[in-house]
Amino acid sequence: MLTRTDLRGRVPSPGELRATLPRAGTDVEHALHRVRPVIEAVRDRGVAAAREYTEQFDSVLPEQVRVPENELRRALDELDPSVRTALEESIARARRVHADQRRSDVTTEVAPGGTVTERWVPVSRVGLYAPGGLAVYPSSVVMNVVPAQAAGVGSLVVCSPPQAEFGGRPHPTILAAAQLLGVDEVWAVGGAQAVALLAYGGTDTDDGELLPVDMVTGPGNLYVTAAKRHLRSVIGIDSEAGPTEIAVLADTSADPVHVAADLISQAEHDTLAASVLVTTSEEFADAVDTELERQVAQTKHIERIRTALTGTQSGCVLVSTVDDGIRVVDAYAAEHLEIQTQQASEVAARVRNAGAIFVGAFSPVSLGDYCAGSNHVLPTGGCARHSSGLSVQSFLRGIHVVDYTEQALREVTDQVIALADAEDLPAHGQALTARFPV
Ligand code: HSO
Ligand code: ZN
Repeated sequence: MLTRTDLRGRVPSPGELRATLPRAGTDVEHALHRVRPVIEAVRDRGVAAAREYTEQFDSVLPEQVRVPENELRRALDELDPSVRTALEESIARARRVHADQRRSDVTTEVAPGGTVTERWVPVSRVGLYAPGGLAVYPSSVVMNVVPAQAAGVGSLVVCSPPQAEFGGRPHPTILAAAQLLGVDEVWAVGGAQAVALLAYGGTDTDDGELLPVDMVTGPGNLYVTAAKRHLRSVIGIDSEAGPTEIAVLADTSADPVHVAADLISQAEHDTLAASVLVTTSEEFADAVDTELERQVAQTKHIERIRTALTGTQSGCVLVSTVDDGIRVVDAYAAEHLEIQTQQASEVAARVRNAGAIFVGAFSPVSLGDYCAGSNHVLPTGGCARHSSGLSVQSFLRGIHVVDYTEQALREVTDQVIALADAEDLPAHGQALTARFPV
């Protein structure tokens, strides 16, 4: 089922490798011209404009755009108890991991009397976008809210599109997840209009005021992504989420049944999802292919998964050695990378590029999607070469606080003047000599 690329006996350069391992892209630029008028209307007319677009795009007109708090409580009361328990476990594990990511301020004494402190300050207010429609992921609400709360973000608001089948409210599991996490501000608005409303804020006679946020995170469709890209100078955003990717580096010690199941698990998200197997054994690749055929036939979303697995973005790469396999997965820089080889931890320690690494037979990506404690908002499209997933750090700013005494400044005056003159910016130097006239 997976198209094969045979790299045994030769290891192409990272550049060639990247070209050999194609990936699906989404044309965000194309959507920009469609979101621009929406953003401008919401900027100028706030909630009223967001309501109009909601009616136009979602074919629903919620009576109230802000979800009343008693409805959040009711959504949690009515949540299936097993889902509630699972969400609580997911939140508890994620909170433990993210609490350990907190940073302390560091003060460096650069010279006697001269210090620089790096002070970590959380963003004040964050908007989280939670998609509706096909992708209703309460787990993503957890993965966005937990690091923001652990960072100390004081004010959080969730926006999610209204659903006709739920009386114009967002999906009830989204409301329940928000309530469970202690987020009491939820607005039934989706798409580009939601991102614009979060960025600019707005007031409405019925709904009260949505205060503008400093940052918007969370996955969304093409238009949400385009709006985030367009508004990125007004608000901070997380990295753009492309189609999900899983790469598995496996040798013959791996179980083809597990590997096939894991490749299928992420293909389930999207017809553009990428599932890539990198293996040292042709027999193992054959066994995984047989398993894929068998398991795909039994799964719920057969067509979506088959399309993803047979698309050009998915495939199987044969390599001579695990070392060569590491070169391949490093060049690919997958969102999720599973290491299913002998001495999996040692192999994992040598990988440099991946959004998250899942080590050994019992750490599947699905565990990380829900209950490992790790975050599932991860860089896609090769961005793992330069970026990390969502964490406490994403919601903090490091402010340098510079504090020099008179003597400490005097000591370094000559050097500042020399550099200022070298850059033909003498007024920079004069800012110091003004303090120390001769
Ligand atoms: N695998 C997705 C996250 C997710 N999976 C949500 C299930 N629900 C991107 O990391
Ligand atoms: Zn997933």
